Amino acid sequence: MGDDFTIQGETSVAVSGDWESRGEAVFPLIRRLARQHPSVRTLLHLGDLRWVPARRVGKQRLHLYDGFLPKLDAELGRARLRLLLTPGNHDDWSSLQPAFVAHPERPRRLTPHIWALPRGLRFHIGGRTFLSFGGAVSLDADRGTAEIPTDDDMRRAAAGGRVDVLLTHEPSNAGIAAVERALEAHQRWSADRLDLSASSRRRVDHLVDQVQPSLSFHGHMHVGGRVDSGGRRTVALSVIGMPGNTVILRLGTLEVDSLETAETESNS
Ligand SMILES: [Mn+2]
Repeated sequence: MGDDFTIQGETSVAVSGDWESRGEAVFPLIRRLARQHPSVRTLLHLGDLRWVPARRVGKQRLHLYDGFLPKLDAELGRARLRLLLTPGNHDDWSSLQPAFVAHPERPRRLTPHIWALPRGLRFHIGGRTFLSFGGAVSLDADRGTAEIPTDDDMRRAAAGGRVDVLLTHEPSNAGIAAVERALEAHQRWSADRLDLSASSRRRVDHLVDQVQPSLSFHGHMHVGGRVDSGGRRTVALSVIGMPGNTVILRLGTLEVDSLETAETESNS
């Protein structure tokens, strides 16, 4: 079940956490990725690019965040990378949700090199099965309900059975110490938002129980960490600019190496 998205010959993909429209840190990272891993063609992004559609002002198209999105697209093109986005709470659900409701099986093309994946989409790359389950509860403010996965979303996503790799923005409660510390240091956040977040994280736990991924990735908390329990690994990716924002996933073995330590490919 799910389409095969494999680009011929790809054996590794990159996986990145929150980028928050910070071009000055993102663009050098993309260049480094292309330099060190020229055979990587796919970047699986775990959300919070801060994607919003361009606004039309007269005949102009106005892009927010200093034109981050068109600049990102140009960088991806130069690096021969496509970016498959598992949307976060800071990507524009008022635009994404209607498209996903109309075509739950169809990635929405945001730019020539960037696609947003509907919540619950299954696909294959390099013989591995992936499930993308975007969205999360905003902790700092109420941004409406479209960002939050529902029980129905969870049941629908689980219905296809097990997968190799689960991609979410929202964390599960996998026991990663840095994630737990970030949630406990909650003076910034209201009890209501923390309650909603806890229920959303439990929903991801249920999804994990149902689809039994060998490997789960999430972002959102801006801290990195890993835990291995019962042969099931969970990797939290940190925010751009911190170690552990981007990793290389080897599809054959499902090994995960941070971009900082992953062996550089020889060009021979
Ligand atoms: Mn987030």
